[in-house]
Amino acid sequence: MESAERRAKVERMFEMMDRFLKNDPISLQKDILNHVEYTVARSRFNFDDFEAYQGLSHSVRDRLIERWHDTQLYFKRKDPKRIYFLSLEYLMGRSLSNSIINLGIRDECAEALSQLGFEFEVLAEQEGDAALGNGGLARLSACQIDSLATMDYPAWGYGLRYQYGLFRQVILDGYQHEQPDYWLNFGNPWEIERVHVTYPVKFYGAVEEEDFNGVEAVAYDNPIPGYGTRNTITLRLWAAKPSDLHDMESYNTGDYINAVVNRQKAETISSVLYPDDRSYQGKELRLKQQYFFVSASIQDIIRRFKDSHDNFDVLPEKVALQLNDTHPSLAIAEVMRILVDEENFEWNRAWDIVCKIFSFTTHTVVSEGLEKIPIDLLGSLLPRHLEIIYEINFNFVEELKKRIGLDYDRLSRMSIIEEGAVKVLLKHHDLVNCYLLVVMVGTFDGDAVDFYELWPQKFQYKTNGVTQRRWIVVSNPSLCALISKWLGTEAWIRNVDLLTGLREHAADTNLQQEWKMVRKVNKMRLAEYIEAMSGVKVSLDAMFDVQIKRIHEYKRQLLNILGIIHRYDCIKNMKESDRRKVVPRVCILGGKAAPGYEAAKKIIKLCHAVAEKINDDSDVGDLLKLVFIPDYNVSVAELVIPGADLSQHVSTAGLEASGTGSMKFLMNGCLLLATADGSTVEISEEIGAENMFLFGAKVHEVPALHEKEPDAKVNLQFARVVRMVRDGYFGFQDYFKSLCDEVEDNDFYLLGSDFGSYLEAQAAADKAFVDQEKWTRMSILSTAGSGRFSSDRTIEEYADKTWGIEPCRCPF
Ligand code: F58
Repeated sequence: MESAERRAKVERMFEMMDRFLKNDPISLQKDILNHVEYTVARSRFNFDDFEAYQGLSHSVRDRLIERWHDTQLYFKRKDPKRIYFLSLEYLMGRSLSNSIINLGIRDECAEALSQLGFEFEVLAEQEGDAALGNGGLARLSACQIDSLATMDYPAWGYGLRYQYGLFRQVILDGYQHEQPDYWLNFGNPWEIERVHVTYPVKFYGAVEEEDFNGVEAVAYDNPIPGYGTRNTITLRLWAAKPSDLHDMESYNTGDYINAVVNRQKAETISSVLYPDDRSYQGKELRLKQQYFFVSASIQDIIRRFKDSHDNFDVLPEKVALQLNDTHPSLAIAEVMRILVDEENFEWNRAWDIVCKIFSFTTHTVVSEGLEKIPIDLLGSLLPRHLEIIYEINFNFVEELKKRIGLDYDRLSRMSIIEEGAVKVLLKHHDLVNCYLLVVMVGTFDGDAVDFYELWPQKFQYKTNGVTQRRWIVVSNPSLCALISKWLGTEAWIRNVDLLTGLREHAADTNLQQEWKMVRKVNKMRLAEYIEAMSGVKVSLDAMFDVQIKRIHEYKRQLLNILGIIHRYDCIKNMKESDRRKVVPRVCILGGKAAPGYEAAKKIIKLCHAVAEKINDDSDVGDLLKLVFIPDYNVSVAELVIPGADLSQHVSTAGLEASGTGSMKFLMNGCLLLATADGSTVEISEEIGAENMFLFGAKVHEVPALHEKEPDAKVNLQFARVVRMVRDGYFGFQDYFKSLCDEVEDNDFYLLGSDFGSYLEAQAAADKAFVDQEKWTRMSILSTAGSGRFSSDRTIEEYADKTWGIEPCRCPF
């Protein structure tokens, strides 16, 4: 408990506190040179771009640390209810540009550097991406953490500091190859190692005996600055280190070398991010990672709570825990274990607390993604947790019987333990435990429906959002300046609803001219990148049509490629005179396939095979180009999105939980060609369906389409393009056979039935593009209508409706 004396001391410290570091260009310059000389250990008279980047980053980091300390002290003094965001994945991308934008020192840094003979943009490019996540869920965590800081919430993010982030994608002969992303090779100025913040993590605990085998979690803190506020919050990532007590036996028996080697093994727990974002393999290392993360985070949270409170009954007034999907689910059993075993709480009292502090977000509607832990594995690695889960399930099923009677089908559907007692269903575990369950879309998958019927009050719906700081201010500075000019304020960067103010200017020819100019410059930047990456020269007059996201069958990159083949086929078969009427296209795809996902890898190869044919065809010339951008990541997205005219979000209706890429494109004034699935439904409500190109079956039509015989669904144009692939028109006939078989024999993702309307939507996009005035107006209206899709709004809803927390703004 904090004493009065301690409080008074903190009070005095706050009074003494000043902003130590100045932000004018001269002060920044001095700091940069100091860091070059003393931190980087290069001569201040002789250093290159990378060393300048390091000097600048350390100078920015110093400023972050000041604010971060102030914020943490202020939170401690105020002791508000805190939100702890638990996620095994974060796709943070680069930090430099984002930090200086949020600190409000971009111009000062640029000036400081230019006097030293460096260009800010060039230095920013030196930074590698922090890619500690797979896809949508992970990038959403990064956006939300930015909003939590900006909106002054007393928040902590927790995650894992993988040594190897998401693999690097290298394309050789059109095939994806995976290479390790050892992202820490050149150091990471954005983290602070906390050698004293360590916790033991115990595995294989016998239920009653003290027989543990341990590793230690060490904290690495990443300060996350808010925009337009001094608040700077913590993203704490854990790394595994061998525990000091580890394997003393081996030392005693004299096998020193083996003992050291065994110690090293502890580090493997946090060494690599699992690169498959859907299928759960039931691997021991993965379960170890999950528990390692949960154990360290919960110990840290409880330690902080105990610093100022001695009564656990107030825990729900002071702590809210958000589980980012099922990866951190073991946190629930872990808190039960601590309360019951360590704090001697009676089961029901502990249970009551647990139910009040947790909430959980589900990010998927595809049920094969459900995590199921084999009971044997859980029982051997974490026997006590398995016991706890059995007891939770027993109580739950008893309660359920009172509600629904002996409906065994339903009881077994809803049980946390799968029939035959082989697997623990983490999602059910969360559904049972969480005070509030937050879902991303209006439709639930089968599992959740049973729960929803009984406890509708536990469910909340929230529209996802992305941060406009990263996705406009950092990645599209010229659009940012243009928006601020026409709105007469920069306030939209914190209050994105103000973007609606652009609507009244959408038809203004001056704005339209300037808007077009900004877009053209972004297209030039993208065209240069494409040429550097693939050697393909593209025309700026062409429509840049982009689909970038993880490669998944349900996201239907194959539909896009088959559409491109159709376009190519049409051009080839056209009379010379008709070709003049064709709207030129540059089709851009990018995305990674999970290493073991054969179909996704074939789609990448098909894209390359088709590109090779098209791009070399002189009949086609600039009318059609196809490029695959390798190694898609956050930084690539920052470059590609501002340069896109059209973007595709074409998942089979009902399969994309939300989709956040669409929101980034929308903010940047890119028009969307989309199915009515997840977020695109809400986007069309916001900007009007007439400002998008919507197509395809609706969610309610899908079941009937699945019933139809494959032949009855297929349209003729579709049959023709599939035949071209099947017949080896693009080579690799055998390799592509399974792709063709799938869409013709089964077509679970309904490519055949949506193909006709897909082509119509594409034709409508062509038509609109010819009328540049109309296109530009639609583009302005897209940005103007994107306010609802800011993560600031989502986080405000979470704070208010789910976590019950208030902003706590550091006043200094
Ligand atoms: C994505 N999910 C959704 N991983 O696919 C996307 O629609 C949504 O916009 C985004 O989350 C943010 O909400 C995702 O990246 C998963 O859903 C995992 C699937 C396997 C189980 C654990 C979650």
